Amino acid sequence: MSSIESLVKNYALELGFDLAGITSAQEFDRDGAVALERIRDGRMSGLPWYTEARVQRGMRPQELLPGARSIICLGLNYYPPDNLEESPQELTGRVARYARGRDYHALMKRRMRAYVTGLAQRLGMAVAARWYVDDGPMLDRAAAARAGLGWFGKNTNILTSSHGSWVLLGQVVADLELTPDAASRKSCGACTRCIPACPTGAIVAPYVVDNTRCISYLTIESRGPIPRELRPLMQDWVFGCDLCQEVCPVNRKAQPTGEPAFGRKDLALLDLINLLALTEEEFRQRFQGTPIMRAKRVGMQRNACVALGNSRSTDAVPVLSCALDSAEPLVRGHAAWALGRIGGTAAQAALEQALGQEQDAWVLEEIELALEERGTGAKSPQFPIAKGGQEEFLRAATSQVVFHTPGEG
Ligand code: B12
Ligand code: SF4
Ligand code: SF4
Repeated sequence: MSSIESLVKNYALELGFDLAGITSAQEFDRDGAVALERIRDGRMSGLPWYTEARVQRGMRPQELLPGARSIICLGLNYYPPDNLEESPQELTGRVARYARGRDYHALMKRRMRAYVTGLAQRLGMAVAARWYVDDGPMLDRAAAARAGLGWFGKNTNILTSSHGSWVLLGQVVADLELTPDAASRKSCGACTRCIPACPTGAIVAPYVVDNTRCISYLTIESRGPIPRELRPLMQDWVFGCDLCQEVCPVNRKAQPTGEPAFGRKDLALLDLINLLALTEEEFRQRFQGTPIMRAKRVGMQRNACVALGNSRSTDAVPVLSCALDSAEPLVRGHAAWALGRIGGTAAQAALEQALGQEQDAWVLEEIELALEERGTGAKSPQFPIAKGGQEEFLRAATSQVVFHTPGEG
């Protein structure tokens, strides 16, 4: 590695990134074509901002920065030091690990801005650059793979040798002429663990996630009712989902992040009863500056209802009965579903009372279905992977997987 490439990468590590690699600014023809195909196949439905025009732009770095020569791909480890889900508590909802702390978009972009400024100073020349983290048009994972940061897993996440898939990705598109790194030759080999581990069947084939079935989409991005047939499968996830990463043997080597902005213990398991009762002001105070704000209070309360329904605990009946009076039809409808799923005389009485007062057609339908115990998924299996059993599951998974690079058979 010549001194300019090592300077570029070492400086990124100095600023707190955990991984840095370089790729060319050539078009992402193959990855762009796959992304367009996914849109056309309906696999990206429900994300109105994920358009063909966005992909067309993102796959052509020259459109993002005329004169672009290289892409510096960066990774930030977010694996939290405590795995609190190993000591589960009653009536709590799980939050995906990436969201247990400060919003990474602002954090990484600020760091990348400082990186570009500092790089220009160190190189003693002007650097034209644009930087992207998640919400830009770039195909973050395709860039990371081409820069050798890691390789595509069958759950579609980028797996890295050092931090598994617990890394957030960003790119600096720059006019610097740099020697690209080689793409990784590693692969999942024969392993397919993540596919059956997905409780909603969202990994419809290796390397294909159907957004509309993914708990991450359902709990974070979706603004409307969660499809009834998927609710019983969502377990206790209230923001995102990590199941296809938890079972991944590559993640066994993951080391906790040193980033103090991540890994907040109080965001790992949320008290569902408290969440359902939060006012707008309280919600803001609690989650301001975290990724959880994206789901908004109404979305989080909808998710809390689903998780409470899946707990099947009669302790949840009083708060769910109160939620039948919420100003938000979305919350009332999901509270009705949860009461139907829990069942019992108190739940039934609350539903019958609401039936006499409800005006919204969709909520009325939910109440009627709940009273009929139809659409509640009452016969669905309990969580396919028991909470607290993840470690054992992971050990079993790891003992069977063999890694190989393509061509090794
Ligand atoms: C839309 C989106 C989502 C959607 C759709 C997910 C999806 N699979 O596309 C939803 C809301 C469901 C989602 C969920 C999550 N997301 Co998201 N998401 C994005 C976003 C904005 C775009 C992704 C995209 O373009 N998808 C379109 C399809 C076409 O892309 P793809 O599945 O990656 O397709 C590639 C592979 O399948 C591969 N491929 C296809 N066939 C084959 C065959 C072989 C043999 C091989 C090797 C490869 C291969 O090529 C395709 C094109 O590159 C990116 C940020 C960005 N700007 O890129 C973050 C991003 C992918 N998300 C991220 C994260 C952290 C998550 C979650 C883990 C969050 C959580 N815990 O809840 C989950 C993971 C779910 C999962 N299993 O993918 C990180 C991933 C980091 C990493 N290490 O990979 C990203 C990169 C954000 C970031 N900047 O850090 N996400
Ligand atoms: S994040 Fe959860 S729901 Fe989405 S693909 Fe992975 S296991 Fe399935
Ligand atoms: S669980 Fe197995 S198949 Fe899935 S991403 Fe990890 S190594 Fe690949």
